[in-house]
Amino acid sequence: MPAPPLDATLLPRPTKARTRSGQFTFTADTRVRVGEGAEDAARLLRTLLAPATGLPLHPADDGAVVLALDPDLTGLGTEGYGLTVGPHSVLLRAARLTGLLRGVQTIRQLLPVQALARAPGRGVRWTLPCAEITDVPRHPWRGAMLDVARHFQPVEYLRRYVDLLALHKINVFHLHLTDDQGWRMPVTAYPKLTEIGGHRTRSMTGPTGDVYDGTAHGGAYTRAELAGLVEYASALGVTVVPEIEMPGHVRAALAAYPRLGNAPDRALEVWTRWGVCDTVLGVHDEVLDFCRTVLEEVMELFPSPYLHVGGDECPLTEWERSPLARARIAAEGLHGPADLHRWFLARIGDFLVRNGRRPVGWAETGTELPDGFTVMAWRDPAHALAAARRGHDVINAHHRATYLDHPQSADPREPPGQPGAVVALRDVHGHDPVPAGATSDVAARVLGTQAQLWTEFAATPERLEYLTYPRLCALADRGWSGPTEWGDFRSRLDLHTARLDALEVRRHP
Ligand code: TNX
Repeated sequence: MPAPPLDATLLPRPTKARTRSGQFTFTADTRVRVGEGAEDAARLLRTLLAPATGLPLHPADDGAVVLALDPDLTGLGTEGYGLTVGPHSVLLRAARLTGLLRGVQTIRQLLPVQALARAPGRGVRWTLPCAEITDVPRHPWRGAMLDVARHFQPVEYLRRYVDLLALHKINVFHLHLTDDQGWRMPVTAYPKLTEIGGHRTRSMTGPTGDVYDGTAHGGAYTRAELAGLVEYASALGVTVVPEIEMPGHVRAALAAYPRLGNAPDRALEVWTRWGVCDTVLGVHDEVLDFCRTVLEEVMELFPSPYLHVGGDECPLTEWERSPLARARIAAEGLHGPADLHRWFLARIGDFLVRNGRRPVGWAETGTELPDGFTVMAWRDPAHALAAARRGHDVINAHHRATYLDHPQSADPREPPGQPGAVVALRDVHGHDPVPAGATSDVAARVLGTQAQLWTEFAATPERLEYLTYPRLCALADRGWSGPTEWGDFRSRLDLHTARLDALEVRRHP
């Protein structure tokens, strides 16, 4: 049987690919010519291929495999690359290092599937089909969010998660570090955030009702772990975007420091329920100082240009009753408690912008986040459109197509999870990040798309992988390649599934 054309095997699908006859074979003698600035790509190629292939891939000036940066290849942008495989040479070129890193993942996918395994593949010939590929992503933001606040995961598992993102050319790992049920990032100035806020006594077992599991849950990262993760992801061309929730979803912080809330003498526990909690931050000066101090430490650890500050689901009940909130409304000339949310986030956003960063927030409606915010629109595609029309950069995170905590089918054997609509593989594949009705200038403000894995009902790595794969493959394909035929995607996914299996991904069947 002739091999399928090679763009029919890659996931995401490359922009342009032509298969030629013949193949290149890696052997123990294959050397790599590493151009200036390409050292990190050579290291990645070696590291990724070593466990299964044992190939040393030593550097040499006359190497048959060439990794080269050429800043004149501007058409390739930051992440694009060109790959030419001939019978005696492999040439990988890009304008920027990140492009080379993407190309390395393509080489990995073009090799026999055993190249992805943990164990050495004995007797395998490490061949690449001769080909000419030019590949440039459609959208600059192709993200995956993992909620480690509801259920903590050790940093080793986060590294594995990032490995799998990079294979799919996902470039943003959005780490949801704080929520009502847990605070996972250490803050030197406020140690109780993790000491107290990092632990809860029990968890609700279902989405509603008063049934609890009776098991304590907790955990927090060290600064060294987070710094190490950032560095690890960066070597794979993945940016870690941290999220610190405010002014809602802060119950864990308020359990640690009740004076930051709207009733300073109240003792609160880290929340053990799921859903929307009505305890929120106060709006007095001390709270803004707290947020800025926390974000200063976030900026020390995370070099990402984008920092996420939450902003979702902030009930107004406490501000309606609080004398301090009423005083703030009067002093700032606001119309009422509803204006405080925007006022609060504007202060925080200005602070980040003054520090050279870009604030990101969840949008409840598409019109309420302050200017300068990048908007993650999750409720309704109309919000993505409204926000982009107002001039915001937008990431389309529509829950009906990107919420991986939802079940992937209506099959009663699906594990119990988030109630609500099924998010099937086909829904993810069919989701256009650019909302219908966008003119070209509005469409240009849509940075891309992102998958969300909320973890109220997903506590273990097994469950996280089951929910993530293969749906993340569809999101990665859409974000990198743009629209592809469902049948084309399905047949590529069938081949790709062998790669996931080689990597021992505990995927949905
Ligand atoms: C809404 S989306 C939330 C999360 C929940 C999720 C469950 C968003 C910004 N907030 O707090 O975990 O729904 O699907």
